[in-house]
Amino acid sequence: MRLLKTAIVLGASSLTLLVAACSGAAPTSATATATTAAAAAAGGSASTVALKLEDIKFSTTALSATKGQALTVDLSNGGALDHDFTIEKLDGSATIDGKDAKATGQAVHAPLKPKASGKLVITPSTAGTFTFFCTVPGHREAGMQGTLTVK
Ligand SMILES: [Cu+2]
Repeated sequence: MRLLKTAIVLGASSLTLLVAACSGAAPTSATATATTAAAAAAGGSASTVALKLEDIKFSTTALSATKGQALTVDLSNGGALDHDFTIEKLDGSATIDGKDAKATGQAVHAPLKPKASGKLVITPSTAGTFTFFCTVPGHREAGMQGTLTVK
């Protein structure tokens, strides 16, 4: 009986820890959402574009951005194949769903499985014309590429 009581107490305290861990995580994501909303409200210059990755093309082949300003690209893979959105060389920052989107030898690399989607945020720091393409073998050659113009 005493052992059972101990088990109940232990169970209760680990439940408390679990609840504490959950409630600890909640304010962080609430803050992130608020910051994003505030930035959008304050900036007024941030732009968003939807870009679908299809078999085998991008729904839009011309994107434009402004130097020093964030361009949000709502990526979605509407095809049956894996695709990605890649730019080899681009000064600035890029994140996919809040995580760094840089990869070895690539300034932007956002891979998407079929039916997956992701929020790509590119903030270029220099003006110019940059090619975006899909690195899956054969896709770029088949026409899966476009141009990002930064002014
Ligand atoms: Cu592809």
